[in-house]
Amino acid sequence: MTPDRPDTVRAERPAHRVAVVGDVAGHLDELRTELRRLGADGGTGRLPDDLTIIQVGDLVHRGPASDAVVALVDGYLTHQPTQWVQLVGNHEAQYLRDPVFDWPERISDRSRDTLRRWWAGGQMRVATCVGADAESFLITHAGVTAGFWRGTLGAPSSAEQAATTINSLIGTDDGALFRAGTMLHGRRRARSAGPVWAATAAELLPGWLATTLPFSQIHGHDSIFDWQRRRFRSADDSADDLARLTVLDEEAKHESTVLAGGRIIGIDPGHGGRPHTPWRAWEIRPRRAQAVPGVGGSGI
Ligand SMILES: [Mn+2]
Repeated sequence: MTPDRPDTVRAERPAHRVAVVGDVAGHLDELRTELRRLGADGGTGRLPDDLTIIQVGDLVHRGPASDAVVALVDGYLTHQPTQWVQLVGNHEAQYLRDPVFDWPERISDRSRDTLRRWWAGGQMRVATCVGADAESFLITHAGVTAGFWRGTLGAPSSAEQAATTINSLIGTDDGALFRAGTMLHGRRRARSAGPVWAATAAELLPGWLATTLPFSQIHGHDSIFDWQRRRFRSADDSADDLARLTVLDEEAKHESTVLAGGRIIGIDPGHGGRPHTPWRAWEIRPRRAQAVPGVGGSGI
């Protein structure tokens, strides 16, 4: 099935806004409240014409309403498909591939089928990008590690090229895309962990401390600052340097690590069984915004 949508979504009106929404984790009310704050209609939920949402994955698990979250997003992908860009998280991947970790919850068969339809139809992909003035952002669930950027992607210099290459691996090199490191394998860190699984403090940030960023990044999944325990996660010798380079926004639950060449912005609010409020989407007002969908018809 080929997605019935243009290969590149462009929103070139100057006033267009892009909001990048972090991990939802089954918290329907939190998602709806944030979308309303961004201008969605209070009754119908319809997004205003000037807004595109990018959601970084992990829609499901932990919170009380995973199935309703999937249904809500399916409505946007059906009725406002050029205004919702859905990325895959490791929790969605549990239903797209053989499960790789034990989890006490399961979404309904209907929700599972919905996720598989998005994936097969190219409506859910691994990467996208947004350009805003001089800065461009590559957006993935867990971030692209320096090792993955160099070794698997061939060191692309632009976020757009990186997003296109990453999405072209869907169905052709899923092993690389879904490569996990310390989050699945304990002490075994993988500086080339893939963009669905990279651990922020142990795998994503240390590699870029030694490598000039070709572009900025936005990711969910994990954070270097543990918002619950209110302290930086310490993975290795680079922890103090990384903490010093990281700016925290408590109200939004955003962290921004400023490195040579760009910054890496984490927006996972860290929701558990209960939502971790307050939190906000990362908002961009790009002069030119573009979201790069992946290839369609990848199969599973
Ligand atoms: Mn995740």
